[in-house]
Order: sequence, then C-alpha cells, then structure tokens
Amino acid sequence: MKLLFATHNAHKLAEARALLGDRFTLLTPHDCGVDEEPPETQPTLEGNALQKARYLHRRTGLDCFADDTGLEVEALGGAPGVHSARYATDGHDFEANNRLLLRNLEGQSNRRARFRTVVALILGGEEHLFEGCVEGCIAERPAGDAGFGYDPLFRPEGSDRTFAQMSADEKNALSHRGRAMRRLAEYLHGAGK
Ligand code: ITT
Repeated sequence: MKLLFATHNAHKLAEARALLGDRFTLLTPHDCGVDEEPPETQPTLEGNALQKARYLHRRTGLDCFADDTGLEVEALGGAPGVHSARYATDGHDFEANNRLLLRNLEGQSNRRARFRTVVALILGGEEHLFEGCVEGCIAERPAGDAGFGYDPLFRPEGSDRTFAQMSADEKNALSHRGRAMRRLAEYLHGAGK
C-alpha cells in the first residue's frame, strides 16, 4: 500500500520505513510535489499532527499520516514539549537545543523525562490518532552519534545507554515512535491494508 508520510524530517522517515516494513511504500511530500513546510501552529502534539496530516491530505488527496513528537522534561514543567523542534532557535538546530536543555537542567537532580509521539492518520477521509511514549531521563552530557535531535541526551528507562548509543533497531524497539508506529501498523492491518 502507498501511504504519504507528511514529514520533512529525513530521520523520522528512515525510522518509519524500518518500522512499517515492505508492505507499505512511504511517499514524501516532495514525491508528491509539495516542498513547503506545512503549518505547525497548534498548542498540542495532537493538534499539530492533525494539522500536518490535513494539510498534506488537502494538497494531494492521498491517504497520509503525520508525526508530532515532543520531549517532556518533568523538572521543566513538561518543556520543551510541543516546542521541541524550536527550543533554542527558530530552526531545527539539534546541538543548540541540547545545549539549552543541559543549561536549563544545571544542578537539577530530577532528570526524569519522556518522549511522546502522536501520529495522525487520514485514511479514506477519516481521521485516527495513535500515541507512543517512552519514559527515561536526561543524561548529564551527550553520548553517542546515532539517531537525531535529543537522542544523545535521552536514556530510556532500564538502559545505561542513550538512544544515540543504540542501533536503529534497538531504538525502534523501545522508542515513542516505534510504539506509535506499531499501533498505526496494527490499525492498518486490521483495516485490511
Ligand atoms: P516534521 O514536522 O517535518 O515531521 P520535525 O523535526 O519538525 O519534523 P517535530 O515537529 O515532531 O518534527 O519536532 C520534534 C523535534 O523533537 C525534532 O525536531 C527533534 O529535535 C526532536 N525529536 C523528535 N523525535 C525525536 C527522536 O526520536 N529522538 C530525538 N529527538 C527527537
């Protein structure tokens, strides 16, 4: 089945392709002639995931899904949360975001955090939401080169390594996106796709 993934993030696309497997051919907005970023102006992950999926659905008429993800840090009252992509700057500067996060947690002993992903699917014109979370903590310093975004700082519960120190398969087995995408895949399977 062909499905449009409404993302401009190449890392997310690679993870989704590995997670959904060969049964699905994932198209990108670029494959469908849409190169501009969809608006992301909602105050929640759910709202932004729906906003991105609706935008691409309107532009292409295709079945599609979008992912909105946030890192929620307990000692920061849930920040950066829905603002995770633009925490330190207006762009997607992963290193600046990580530096700011460490600075804001200086001297803080509560390092608890979680990643949360909401996937919005539009299939046959109907909307569906799927969620995936992983609990963990923010390391004192970055470790590892794999993954993207906050991966060098996030250690999932039960592990002594950050996501950036894991293989793609190890991260996908534990991660917020892995959990949300498996729910999406189960739903699509149940819907005969
Ligand atoms: P699209 O909206 O085009 O899908 P984006 O990068 O803007 O891509 P989000 O709005 O969901 O995606 O932003 C979430 C930010 O959170 C992202 O830029 C990363 O910095 C971070 N992030 C998301 N998923 C992550 C993951 O699996 N590991 C580490 N950081 C992640």
